[in-house]
Amino acid sequence: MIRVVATTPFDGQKPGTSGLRKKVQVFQQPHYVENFVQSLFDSLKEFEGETLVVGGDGRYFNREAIQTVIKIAAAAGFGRVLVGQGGILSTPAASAVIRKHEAFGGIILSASHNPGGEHGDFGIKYNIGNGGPAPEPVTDAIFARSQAITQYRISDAPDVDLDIQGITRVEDMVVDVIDPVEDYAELMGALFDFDAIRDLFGTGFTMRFDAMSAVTGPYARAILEETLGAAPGTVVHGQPLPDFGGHHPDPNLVHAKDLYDLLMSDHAPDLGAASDGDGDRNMIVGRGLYLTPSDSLAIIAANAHLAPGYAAGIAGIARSMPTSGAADRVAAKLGITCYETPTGWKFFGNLLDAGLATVCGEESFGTGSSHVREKDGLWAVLMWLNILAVRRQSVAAIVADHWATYGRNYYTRHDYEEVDAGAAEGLVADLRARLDTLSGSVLNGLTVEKADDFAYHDPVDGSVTTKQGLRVFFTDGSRIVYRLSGTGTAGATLRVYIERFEPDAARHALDTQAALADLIAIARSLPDIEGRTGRREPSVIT
Ligand code: VG1
Ligand code: CO
Repeated sequence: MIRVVATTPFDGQKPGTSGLRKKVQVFQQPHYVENFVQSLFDSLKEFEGETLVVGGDGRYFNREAIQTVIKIAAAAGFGRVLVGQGGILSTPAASAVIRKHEAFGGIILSASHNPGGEHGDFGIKYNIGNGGPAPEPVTDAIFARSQAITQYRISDAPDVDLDIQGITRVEDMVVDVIDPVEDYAELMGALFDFDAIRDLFGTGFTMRFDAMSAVTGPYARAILEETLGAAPGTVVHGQPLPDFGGHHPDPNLVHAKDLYDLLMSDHAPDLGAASDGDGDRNMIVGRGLYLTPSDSLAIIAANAHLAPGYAAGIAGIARSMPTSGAADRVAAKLGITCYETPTGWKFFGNLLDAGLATVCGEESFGTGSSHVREKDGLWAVLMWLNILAVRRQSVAAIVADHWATYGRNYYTRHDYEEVDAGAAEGLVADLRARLDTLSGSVLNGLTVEKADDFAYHDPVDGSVTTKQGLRVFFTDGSRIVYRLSGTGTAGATLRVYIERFEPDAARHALDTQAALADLIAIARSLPDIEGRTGRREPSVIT
């Protein structure tokens, strides 16, 4: 039976860079999930009888939220829900399932790289029929609806058994519990030369994949170990845990330090890789060499033709604005366009749908392509394996060769996490107000060429998105970017992105922080980060 429940709006059900993210306790409030999901469905049209894909990264509260989504979907009139067994679907797998089954859309339960567990974060994200994150007009409509909601409709059917594959019904709606890995693994097999990668492992090539006790474990085991012949034990922390083992499922130099340390040690495997909570991020580490995501994007773009799925070449590259300009140099050489978008994968959707871009990336450990409409951690790892299998060189040799050809973009991101929100907003507002006065000024010996607040003009639908990051460019081609995070759940996080291009191959082996020291000093003093936030040092450096 379908019940109609009276409710009142909650403040702040506004999706950020990637969905609605809050503390678990916020989501656990009575009616909170129901309100948001009903607001979502209320803002969509013509989904009667259509298919909805549902799955999450396995974090605490995943199963409870999925049951609620299923019961509200049944009451709203969806014809079918495809849900990953155990409530599991990585973000890229959900995107693949939506596309393959031509679903109306999908709901992904995840707070991605944010910590999980009872006291951690939870999140709900809606993806549209192309498999990608809902664009801003959709998320704006959901938020507007959430502020006016007076009731929701929900089935009172018993919970669906998420652990058994197969079909059941909730009201008139079919619920199909599917293998979360199968469709995704099949897609990967169609893109990459699995035989060549199998041969590579056959030569004794070794790797470690750290799934960080998050969603990619089952995917990585099935593909790397069971299909491609990587040695058992290649995948570590392969069991998804509700609290990610108490760790932060964020593959970077701080939270995947064990992996980094292993790759820098004298018993390093040939390749190290890690993925985040929901499987859309990747970190790539070679023996003795850490690779920035921006460099990884550029090298993938330059070598993508070595993988069968991209043998015809790539149509274009897209990168988020704060991502380094390394990919632009590859695009120039290939004679294709490199698009520059605001932070967040949703801005790539139109470019991918229109066939303008094939490969996309963000400096925040996100890389992907037109195969789905999300960034895809395991895809990036398989792309690297395919490149290594064809070139039969070490990661370090491939990277050195790339820099020798294109020059090196030294790049670092400094995050100041959980600072006082008012202080962070004041810092940005004040710097924004001073941008026009900066050009021509000399800071720490470097001359400012220009400064602006990044605005994006979408070439496909003509929409304009403003205030996407403050940029300070110097006459030597260096750049500093400031923006506030849209994914945090406590206080504000200030992100500072610092970059310098170095064409001289004799200067390609410097320590990144040392190579950027003068810019880092400017980046701190220009908006007086310490004075305004009380922080002398960033909390995370990547
Ligand atoms: C961060 C990253 C951004 C990424 C987003 C979602 O956003 O900077 O590049 O798209 O997380 O990634 P923000 O607003 O905090 O800087 V995921 O893997 O958390 O969905
Ligand atoms: Co993620």
